[in-house]
Amino acid sequence: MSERLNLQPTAIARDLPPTAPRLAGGPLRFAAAVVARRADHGVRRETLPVEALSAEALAPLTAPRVPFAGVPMDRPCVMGVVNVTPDSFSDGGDRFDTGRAIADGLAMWEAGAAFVDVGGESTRPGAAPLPVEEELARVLPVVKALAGQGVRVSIDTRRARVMAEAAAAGAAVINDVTALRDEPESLRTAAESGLPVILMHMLGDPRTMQRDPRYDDVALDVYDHLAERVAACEAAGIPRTRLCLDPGIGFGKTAAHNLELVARLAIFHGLGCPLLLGVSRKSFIGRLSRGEPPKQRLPGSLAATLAGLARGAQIHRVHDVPETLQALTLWQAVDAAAACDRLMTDAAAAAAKGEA
Ligand code: 9MG
Repeated sequence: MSERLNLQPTAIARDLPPTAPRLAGGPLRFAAAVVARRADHGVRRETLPVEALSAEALAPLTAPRVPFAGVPMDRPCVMGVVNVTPDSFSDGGDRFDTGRAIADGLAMWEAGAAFVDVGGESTRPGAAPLPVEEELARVLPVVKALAGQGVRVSIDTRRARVMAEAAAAGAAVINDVTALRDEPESLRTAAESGLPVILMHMLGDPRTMQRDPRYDDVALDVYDHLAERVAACEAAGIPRTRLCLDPGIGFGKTAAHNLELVARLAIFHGLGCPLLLGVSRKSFIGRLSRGEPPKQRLPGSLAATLAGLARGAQIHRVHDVPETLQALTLWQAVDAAAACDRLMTDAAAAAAKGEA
């Protein structure tokens, strides 16, 4: 095996000097990167300042991202979750009723969500597959109604037929937890739809994914998988500019894997696409806390979302839209104040030097 190299931006902050490169063209800058070299004998990692890295190596990490489905990717945004399922792990099936799903999706949009993600098949661990007709019957009326009212809908499905019919009903994005691997037609259908696509990493399938998941190095293994899916999409005619990538928190991962993926999230900027993070109400939050049920995991969801924000994730998939937007707004406001303070302090120091 030849040596493979990955860069993981670190020392990320908004209040760094303008000489520090911008992370994915957004407001955050980074001062160093963890360089991981993977070869037959394992992984070697060292932290280097950005000055020690070539412009070529830094380019995918720093290049501004193009808008995704028309949403600017130089600032974070929120995707609200509408599960039209009777057995969702996170909301216990509250939105199985079509009218309730539409009303809640509309409320999320009006609260400021950039996307509303509509799904009809549960992806919770152990969930059995659903007949495609049943999935269509659940999601199409909701997609149609929301898209008809101007909502930017993403369709959460792993099935080509649902992708195609949801696109015809007005969906603006495809969100596939199998990264277009589940059905042989998925790549072609997604390409022909012309829609932007979210590719998520999952180990195995929902029925088996939580049975003793193992990785050599979770961040590098997920990175390689996503890189392979990006290449498959490009070969099928879906350009990288139409893709968003997601490490798939909770999908074939232990709590330790999930924590490591959030902590090392910035490595995925190396793939040159916007990143989506979905931590909301997931079981690792209860596991690391006091075993709270999903609806009592908002504080942990916000904390983990902010950890993703601090690593440059652009899209945050959440159940609690207004609460998350409030947290994102406050975090960004403090960060902006810190950057302003830094500029003023540096300018005052420079002026004092000039006077001396
Ligand atoms: C459908 N779904 C459930 N969790 C998800 C996550 O974390 N990411 C994406 N893209 N979809 C998810």
